[in-house]
Amino acid sequence: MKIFKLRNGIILQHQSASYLIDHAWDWLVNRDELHQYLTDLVKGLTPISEEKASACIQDELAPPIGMQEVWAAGVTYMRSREARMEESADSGAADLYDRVYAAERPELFFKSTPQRVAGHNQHVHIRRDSTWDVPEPEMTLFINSKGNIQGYTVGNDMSSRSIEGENALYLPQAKIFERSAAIGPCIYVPAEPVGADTVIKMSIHRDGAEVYYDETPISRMKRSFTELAQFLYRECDFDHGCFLMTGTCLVPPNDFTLREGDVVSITIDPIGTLINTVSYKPEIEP
Ligand code: DO4
Ligand code: MG
Repeated sequence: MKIFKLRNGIILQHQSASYLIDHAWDWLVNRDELHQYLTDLVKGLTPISEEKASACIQDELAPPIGMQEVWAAGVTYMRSREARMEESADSGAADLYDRVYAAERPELFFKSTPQRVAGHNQHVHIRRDSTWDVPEPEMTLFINSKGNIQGYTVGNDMSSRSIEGENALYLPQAKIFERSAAIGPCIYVPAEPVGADTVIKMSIHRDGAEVYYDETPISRMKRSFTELAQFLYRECDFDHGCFLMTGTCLVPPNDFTLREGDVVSITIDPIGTLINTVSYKPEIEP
């Protein structure tokens, strides 16, 4: 089951049929047993035509977020540990990443308010004061207010490697800026948790040509999703639930940096594909 947030409304997709739902987003997604709730709900609904559903999703899609915060986990894959150790070698902080990979407590950091989030087909930003920028494709959990994982979306944790590499204490500036978090296109709500064989794929296109492609199964992750969710909820309440990006395993080669106009596509079947074009934050007129 998939739920798509529209600018005015919600589309529920179930077994190749689409339904318009008249619910408040935050109330809907925060149900416990969300899959069961949606299964019961759909029984009383009449499907809309596929043409109408496609047109709504094409023209009116919004990021699948209401009042939720977005958090992120870091160094949950060996590849991320290695990349961070390389980029921070000069700052002397490499050891931090090695330690957090091995520690019981995961790295969890605040990533975004809902207003800063980009959805499918919207722009993500790179910083003007950064020289080395990458997308981070991440399985992203939707966790309800009780701390239960109810759904999944595709996430992009846009990051400045030059700023984080300069000093690990600059992490918030490397990670948090306008449109540095993208999620979408929908929330996937399965009957059972997604399997370890689920694959994350990322391509980057520049001037129409593919300049990067790689993929990874989430089985390479060192930690479990429930472990990350439990740590996040230890001392934080999330009245409307929250999103948690679970870390990246795909890191482009060290000589690669994003440029304005690059198109980042991240696919996680069966959730879907999140596509974002890279740009700078528009200058504000003085
Ligand atoms: O330690 C910094 C952030 C790591 C991260 O975002 C990731 O591993 O995905
Ligand atoms: Mg990340």
